[in-house]
Amino acid sequence: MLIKRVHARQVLDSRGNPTVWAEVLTQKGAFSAMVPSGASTGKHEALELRDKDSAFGGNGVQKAVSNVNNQISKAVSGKDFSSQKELDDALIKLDGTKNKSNLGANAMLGISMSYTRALAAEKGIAVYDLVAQIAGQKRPLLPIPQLNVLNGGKHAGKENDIQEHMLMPMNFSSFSDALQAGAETYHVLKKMLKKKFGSQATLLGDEGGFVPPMENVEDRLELMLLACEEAGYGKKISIALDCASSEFFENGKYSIGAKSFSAGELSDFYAGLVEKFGIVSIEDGMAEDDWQGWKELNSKLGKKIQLVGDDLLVTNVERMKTAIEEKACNSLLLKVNQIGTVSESIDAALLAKRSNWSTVVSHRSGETEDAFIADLVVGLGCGQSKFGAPARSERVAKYNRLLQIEPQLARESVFSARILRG
Ligand code: 2PG
Ligand code: MG
Repeated sequence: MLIKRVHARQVLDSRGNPTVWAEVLTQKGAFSAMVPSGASTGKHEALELRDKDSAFGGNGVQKAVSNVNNQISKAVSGKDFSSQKELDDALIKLDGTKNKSNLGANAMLGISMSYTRALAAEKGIAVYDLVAQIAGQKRPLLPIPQLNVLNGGKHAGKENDIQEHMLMPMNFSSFSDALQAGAETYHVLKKMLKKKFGSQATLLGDEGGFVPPMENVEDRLELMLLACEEAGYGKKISIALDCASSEFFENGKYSIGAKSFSAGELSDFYAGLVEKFGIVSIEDGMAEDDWQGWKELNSKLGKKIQLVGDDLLVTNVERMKTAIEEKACNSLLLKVNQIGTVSESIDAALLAKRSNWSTVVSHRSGETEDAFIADLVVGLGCGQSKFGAPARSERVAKYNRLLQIEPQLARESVFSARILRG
């Protein structure tokens, strides 16, 4: 497909920080995408280029925008690329670094995602169908959503805290039913919080979940289970956590609230929570470079629950290979901006599949109304998404896109009510 031209602009994300909007123009029209941005960023992620000057407190992305408008534009405008991989490889070659520090992963991803949309239009198919074709996935699938209803840690202005407390409506026959159950439970939880603590406790964190004055993890989980019961769903909804533990790891110790844990003690603490609250998934239970801690955790809980690597893996097949060898976890958190191109994101999902891992396609805490990852999760057919609470438009944009896709899928490939491995 011939790219006529590309360009980019600086726009704002859900936290009011600048981000990259990019556009690819082809014979079929103009196709654009916006790039998300994390707060609890893993240190091994591809580089997000920020201007570090006086504008927006140093958070401007004009350099990344200019890289699209100059270097990338020169390299791809007027050129014919036969596939997503060919375009992405050209970007990777042009950048020439391991961590995309030359062009910036944010510049590259904007063009990579826009190209996916352009290519789907060229072929006259939906973006999720194109992703399925590239990934060799015969069965596009709507995901079980992980809904972050209580926000903690960096997304809620807290320290030494578990970051995400999520509802996983697993036992439903369709995505829309699962989402409805999640949204209803979210509202029941809101009422309970209001009654217990007053309206202040129902204000929202970065990912749309509530931030109540509850410091104890067990109290939070208790309340979530009560809300599930009261909403009438009981055991049909399970619980997942993203501990984001790199944020509370220092000098070999993990601190949650006033308590300090060794990796072994933390594994025991998690095992207790799993037992008591029926948790089915824990993300970043250990810190990004604590391989020994991860191995211990995986040998303790890996047969029982999903252990998702986010900061550990950073959607990077090289880090994944180490994790597979070390038996460090059993699930991939896939974030497109951690690696910077659509092809490499799909490669990570394929490696997870070959390794009998599950994959969870994830948003960032800084998002836009772009719903690209909704198509991505359906096309990959991996069966799980992490798009935040069912609130705030940058989160809901993804859920609404999934609701639009649902009636387009063949009946037999609509929804999987279980965690898929491999
Ligand atoms: C995470 C993400 C998304 P952030 O840790 O999984 O929920 O947070 O985008 O801030 O890294
Ligand atoms: Mg995470």
